[in-house]
Amino acid sequence: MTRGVLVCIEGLDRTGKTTQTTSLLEKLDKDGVDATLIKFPERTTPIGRIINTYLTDTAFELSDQSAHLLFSANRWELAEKIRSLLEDGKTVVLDRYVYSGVAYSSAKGLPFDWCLSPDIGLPKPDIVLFMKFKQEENVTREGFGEERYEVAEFQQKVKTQFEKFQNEDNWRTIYVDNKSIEEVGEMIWTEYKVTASRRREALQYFSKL
Ligand code: Z5A
Repeated sequence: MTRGVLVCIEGLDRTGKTTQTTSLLEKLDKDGVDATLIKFPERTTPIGRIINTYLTDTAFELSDQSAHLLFSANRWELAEKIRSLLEDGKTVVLDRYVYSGVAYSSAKGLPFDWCLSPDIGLPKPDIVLFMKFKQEENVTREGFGEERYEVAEFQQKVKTQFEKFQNEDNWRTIYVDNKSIEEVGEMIWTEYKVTASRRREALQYFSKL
């Protein structure tokens, strides 16, 4: 049996990741593809509940290193599920993943390689769709500013760190400036179809950049 496709949608806050991962799931469903959506942080697991408190309660303090390792541990909580869905031929769509983990923590000043190291060994996406637009647009979107990292200056630093992945083979930048939800959805669908139509090698795992 051919393994499933591992798709990851990444981007800064309020770029439309949840909107687009949900829409992609609907399209996959209509196309008869058995797919599962996993959003990180996955806030319902034991570690995810701690992360949720950290993100929503500014009185709950953690060192940057501790917070980083919790986000990574949260991915490891789901790693076996992701691997086994893919091996069973299912498509898995990720709303944020390792790239967010590294970008947000290294933007705080932690070394990039140190940030990547706890994620080494996790399943690597076949395609990463990085949603990119001008800084000014996401800060005007509904809900921006509700959580601890939603500050424009910090978002700029995160963007710089995300872009360190842009030479990876699986990386596709989706420019979303002045594009409707439907237009962005079409760009994502086109990229997904190209990846899904290619012959898939064995599942890859994160290693050093
Ligand atoms: N974080 C971390 O530090 N380390 C890690 O390892 C991970 C995460 C995994 C919470 O993540 C925080 O955790 C996050 C990074 C950090 N930083 N913060 N804060 P999250 O994913 O749970 O939270 P989020 O980034 O704020 O995601 P979100 O709320 O799910 O936003 P989104 O998914 O990108 O956007 P959306 O909900 O789909 O859309 C936002 C609004 O824009 C909504 O009203 C839409 O209707 C609208 N929208 C969407 N697309 C469009 C277009 N094309 N045009 C106009 N309006 C649009």
